[in-house]
Amino acid sequence: MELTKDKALWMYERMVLVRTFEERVSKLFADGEIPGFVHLYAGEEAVAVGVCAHLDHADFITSTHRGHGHCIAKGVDVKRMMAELFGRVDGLCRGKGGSMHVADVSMGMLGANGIVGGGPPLACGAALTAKTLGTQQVAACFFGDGAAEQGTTHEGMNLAAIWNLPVVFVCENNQFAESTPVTYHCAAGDIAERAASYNIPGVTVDGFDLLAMYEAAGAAVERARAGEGPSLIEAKTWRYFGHFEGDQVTYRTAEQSADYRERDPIKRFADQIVSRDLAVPGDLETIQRSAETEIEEALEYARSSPMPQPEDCLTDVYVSYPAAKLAASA
Ligand SMILES: Cc1ncc(C[n+]2csc(CCOP(=O)(O)OP(=O)(O)O)c2C)c(N)n1
Repeated sequence: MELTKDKALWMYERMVLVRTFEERVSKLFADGEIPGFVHLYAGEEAVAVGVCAHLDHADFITSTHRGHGHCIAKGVDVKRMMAELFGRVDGLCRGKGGSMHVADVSMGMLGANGIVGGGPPLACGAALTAKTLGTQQVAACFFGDGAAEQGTTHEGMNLAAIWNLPVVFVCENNQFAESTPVTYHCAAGDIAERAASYNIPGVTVDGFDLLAMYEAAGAAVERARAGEGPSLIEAKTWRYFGHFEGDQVTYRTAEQSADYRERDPIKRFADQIVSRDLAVPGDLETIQRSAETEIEEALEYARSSPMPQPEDCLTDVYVSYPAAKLAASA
């Protein structure tokens, strides 16, 4: 699959922006500035970016509790993401979703999700809408190796297959579901092998290799857009941080993590594009600096955004309790 200079630089820029965002959020969380739970995506950047490189704004993605990388790869505004993590009114969900439920439907980002295995049925719904309306939109469904064992994931893949839906299932196999190793929780050798039981293509890819991800996702998105149905991509990857911020990470060794850091997907892609004359080192430095500036600006935006007011609890919910009744009962 041809890789243009513009696309290569865009992918590099997105990966660097995800990494810079996540490293900054880790510190902000440790400093007590971000409430709630935070699950970081650093290490897995090549997966989201390699897939979203083939999507446009109208396409859909479904995400997981580890959703910041999916948002940024899909082009969601980082200022409003940061404000959402801070729980502020200028956040994408007016501060009511936080890290684990950040969403931007206007960008086709249908939401991070605290329900493990919550994404596949949503992706099927979005893809069924696209198919019914004949819009050519595609839904990419990101889910973890732990989510691969959920009934919803099997049901989603089966439905997508029998209804021939334009879904690209992307299993981010970072080798642990919280602290449980995939070798313990998964009966299959490779999760991609399960595609055979739905009669759809399944492929296992090195999730640290952006070019390999880009190729595999390109074929799957093309197939979906052409009306040929769903596919499953299993990306073997690794998360650099703990399951959540604050996790003591006692279930894997420091040596394993150091080994993955050596093979870093961003460094690897940098070498690949420089050696193919798609970038010069100066381009990469400029991208790094502008990512740092963008994140600092996002942080300033988040810090200066107001907190929601207590009465805001009563808006954007399915059932609104009349303010007058509330005042009467006080
Ligand atoms: C339905 C459901 N069951 C259990 C949990 C608790 N839980 C949160 S994250 C997680 C592990 C998910 O692992 P995986 O799908 O591999 O994603 P990763 O965290 O590795 O990205 C579990 C079991 C949950 N949030 N939802």
